[in-house]
Amino acid sequence: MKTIFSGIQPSGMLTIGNYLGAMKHFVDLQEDHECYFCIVDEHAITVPQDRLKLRDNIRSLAALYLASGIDPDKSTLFIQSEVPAHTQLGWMMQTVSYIGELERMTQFKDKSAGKDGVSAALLTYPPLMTADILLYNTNIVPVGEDQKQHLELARNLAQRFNRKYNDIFTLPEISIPKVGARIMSLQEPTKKMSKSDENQKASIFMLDDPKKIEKKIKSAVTDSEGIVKFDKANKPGISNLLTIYASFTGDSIKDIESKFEGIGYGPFKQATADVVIETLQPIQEHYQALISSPELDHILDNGAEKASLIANKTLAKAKKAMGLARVRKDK
Ligand code: ATP
Ligand code: LTN
Repeated sequence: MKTIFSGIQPSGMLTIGNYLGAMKHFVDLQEDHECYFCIVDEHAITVPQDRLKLRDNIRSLAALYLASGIDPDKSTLFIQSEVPAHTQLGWMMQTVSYIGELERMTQFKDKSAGKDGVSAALLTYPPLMTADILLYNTNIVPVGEDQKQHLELARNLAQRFNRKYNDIFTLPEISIPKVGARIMSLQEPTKKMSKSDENQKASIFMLDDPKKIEKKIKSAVTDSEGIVKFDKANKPGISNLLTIYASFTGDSIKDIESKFEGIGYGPFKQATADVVIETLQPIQEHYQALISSPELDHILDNGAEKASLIANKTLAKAKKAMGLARVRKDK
């Protein structure tokens, strides 16, 4: 059975972009793969976080994974900082990373642009992400399109390590969904929808109530043509709504275009809001039942324990390959 690993940052409330680009696919994959899903809190602190909000976001993300359909009997769900092997191997992967290649990462460029006091960890984020993946002998990493560059670097770092030391790491493949890999901002449809966008109207959050969802979709930026047609270059707003509709229903873009031919944007926006609400409502109910439950802690404890077992094995191999610490004959 192939192994899957993916992570989501607890850097704010999840958006439908995170859901459609990543989480929704995790749920399908757990049926026939060995799956590890991680709350990457050590990645979240590469930009400033309020400690109490971070704590809430971690718990909230764990509950959302489960409410969306991650089954703890099938998948291992855990918090990155509860498995110390991640930062340990992350440090080791930094030693095979070049500053130049890290500076070329678009996520680093976007998040550091125009900012004072950019943390060194924002730059060294990719070797930690590489460690996350390599610790579990991962074959496939399901992510949204924005992570493609990080995944390519992860493969390069793994290969570089294998060549320089010992051939111990499995090379991971990236898996990007055909539809929904890049959901755009509702207010600036040429920019990706992001959970840390300052404009609240730009993103639909997983816990938004039906009224809010309707309001946000109705005020989504479109064009004045009045034709529901997929044309990313000239009609980015409508194309984004079509993608959202298609991803939530599984309908093809062509079928949706025909359905709304000659009808105009008002009814199309209403129908889009309806399909979003229909999927999110049961997830929200399940979330409310989980968020304060002791069951959630139990699942995360078990997850960290299970993840540590395999992560520590890989870490031990990597340390040995690099010549770190002592080789114990008695162990
Ligand atoms: P932040 O704004 O804090 O950087 P983010 O919203 O980009 O966060 P991440 O935690 O970095 O979210 O990403 C979690 C997963 O969601 C990743 O697999 C990422 O590729 C995917 N993802 C994020 N935004 C989108 C989007 N707009 N469309 C599709 N997939 C997305
Ligand atoms: N970098 C990712 C989050 C992330 C991740 C990972 C994704 C951290 N470690 C390992 C897949 C595999 C992001 O910003 N979306």
